[in-house]
Amino acid sequence: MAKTKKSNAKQKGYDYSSVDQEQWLHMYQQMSTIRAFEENANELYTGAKMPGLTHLYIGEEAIAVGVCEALRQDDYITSTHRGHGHCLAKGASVDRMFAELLGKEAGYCRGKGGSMHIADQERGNLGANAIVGGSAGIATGAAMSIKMRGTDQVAVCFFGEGALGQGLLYETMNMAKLWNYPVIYVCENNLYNEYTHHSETTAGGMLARAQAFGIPTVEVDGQDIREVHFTMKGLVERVRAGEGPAFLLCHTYRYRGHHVGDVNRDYYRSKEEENYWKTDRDPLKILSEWMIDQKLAEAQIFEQIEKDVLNEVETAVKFALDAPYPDLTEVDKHVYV
Ligand SMILES: Cc1ncc(C[n+]2csc(CCOP(=O)(O)OP(=O)(O)O)c2C)c(N)n1
Repeated sequence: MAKTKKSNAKQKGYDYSSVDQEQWLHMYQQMSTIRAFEENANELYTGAKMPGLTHLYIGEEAIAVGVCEALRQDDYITSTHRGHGHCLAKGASVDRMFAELLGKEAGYCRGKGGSMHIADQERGNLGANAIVGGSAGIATGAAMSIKMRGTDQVAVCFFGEGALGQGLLYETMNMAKLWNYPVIYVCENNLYNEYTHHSETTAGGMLARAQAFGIPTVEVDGQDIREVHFTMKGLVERVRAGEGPAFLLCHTYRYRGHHVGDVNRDYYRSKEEENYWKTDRDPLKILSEWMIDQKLAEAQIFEQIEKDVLNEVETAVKFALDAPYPDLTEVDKHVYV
């Protein structure tokens, strides 16, 4: 059964007091919003209300939120086919996200991007894309533009460990290090590339790839938002100060299938493995249990947050279902033809 080491955040000597109760609760709320969003996206798909398909991020929430909470609004992110969590963590609103999933005019790309192509330029989200490794080209290009414009922004490139087999990542890491670009490569290792364990697709060490270019690397427990967030804060500080690119490897797990249609998974991973991650390694549980233990919050606060989140998400689904489609005359606008 595939497991990874539990967090050793305490031993790493993080000063958790630099994040206050309100900020931790905000991070819990963001993770909870992503989870509720994804549950509802799944229902829209299974209820045949959503065109296409979607890749759920449930289980991986601590990475998107821990990373994006260390960024400013004008910092950039680039995302993947599993991108809803990244968009929401960077500040997108649930109603416009659902509208995009349903192809409605109120969506972030006027309904023309769908689940895998949501961009939100106002908040620095340069977009999700379905090309494995494609985010590396976009993020590194954004970092090049930051450098040329002389601002102190940072670009973050989210990608799955499947992209470690893509040449573009190596071309861009090489450039980023040579030319000292402000970019952080965030690898989300959820163990599987579609239906294949990474050990069957990825030779050698994951960190060794960035290290070969002289890029500093850090490895964290991606289920523990405290560890993700504090590590990311440190990296952002260094990159913003002009120290060049960095690489963050986060160990995580997707609770659901590769996409919403991947329901029978027994042939590539066991129920026992899935249950272990859901019960022992859940990012929402890890944060709430720690806060209760530290007397930073009582259990009812989390129940209330979840209730509020569910209300917001249900209202957003209704908004998106009732929203109009773009006018037919728009069919060739905002797209390459
Ligand atoms: C260049 C390219 N090759 C293959 C695919 C088909 N494909 C879609 S997702 C995926 C696996 C991606 O695995 P990973 O990068 O680890 O991300 P995860 O799905 O685990 O989040 C593959 C091979 C693709 N979209 N793009």
